[in-house]
Amino acid sequence: MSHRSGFVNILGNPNVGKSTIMNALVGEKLSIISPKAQTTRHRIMGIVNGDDFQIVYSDTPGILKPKYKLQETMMNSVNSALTDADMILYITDVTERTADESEYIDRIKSSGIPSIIAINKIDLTNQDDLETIVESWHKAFPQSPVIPMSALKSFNLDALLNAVLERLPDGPPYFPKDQLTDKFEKFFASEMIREKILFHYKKEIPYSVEIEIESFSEEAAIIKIRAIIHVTRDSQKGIIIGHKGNMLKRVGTEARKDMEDFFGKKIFLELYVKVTKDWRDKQSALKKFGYR
Ligand SMILES: Nc1nc2c(ncn2[C@@H]2O[C@H](COP(=O)(O)OP(=O)(O)O)[C@@H](O)[C@H]2O)c(=O)[nH]1
Ligand SMILES: [Mg+2]
Repeated sequence: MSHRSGFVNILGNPNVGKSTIMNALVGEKLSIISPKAQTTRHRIMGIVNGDDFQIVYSDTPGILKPKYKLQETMMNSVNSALTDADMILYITDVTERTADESEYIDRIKSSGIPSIIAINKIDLTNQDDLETIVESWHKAFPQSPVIPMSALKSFNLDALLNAVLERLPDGPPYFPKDQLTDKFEKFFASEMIREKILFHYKKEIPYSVEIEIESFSEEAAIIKIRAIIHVTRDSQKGIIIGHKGNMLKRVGTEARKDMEDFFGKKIFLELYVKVTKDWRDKQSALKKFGYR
């Protein structure tokens, strides 16, 4: 039996739904999702296995102009995603226009990598507008399939999967067939905490936070996790903790519930807040937190 496999890198602007789409394709919540831009900081692999195929998706941070070192490392992962892919899954949504994306479109086309264009969030538009939008993307990418879809309403996900499968080259499996991702438990635990912070805090707070899992010890019936929430300034520490510790407690409770669902075990979660001045601009801190 012949086997097909490939690396399918998911690219696009912040907030178009890249992480939602990867989670839907993989059938697991690997990437955290929020209405805020720059939710995804690392490249995260999501693996879909069949008897005769293996698709290795990579979810990436959205494209942005770097303002600090952390964002530079985020852009490195976008750039490398443009070179090491067998296929590019370019995600746009119904609010974007090809005219504003020409730089990006040119880069993808000149990479010579086969691409699939998915127009997400079609639940937010009408038939007439959608036809115009689809037509413009066909013009921009004459060689590529253009798939209108809605990740939120699970509409046309199968068309997207089929388009990927049709173009998957012959090749061996790159990962064991029961493997779902390249990341480890600690990473997902930290992301679940960060997701709650993205939801509950305003302005610069979510962008100033990094989560460090200090210890993760799995026992037969429970997983005990100690996590440090690093912030860049003293004033942010008080905001994170909140009046009488209420805010931190809420983050802890909600993250713990998500972890119990994800790991299928009881979780004991301890959260601490620590000021690590300017971690976003310090090479040593970024390295410690797993950014390359
Ligand atoms: N209306 C609508 N919203 C969507 C759809 N897919 C994703 N979203 C929302 O768009 C926002 C950004 O999604 P996310 O996956 O984090 O985008 P990313 O930054 O590209 O990874 C979230 O609030 C999602 O719930 C969709 O098909 N329709
Ligand atoms: Mg994302």
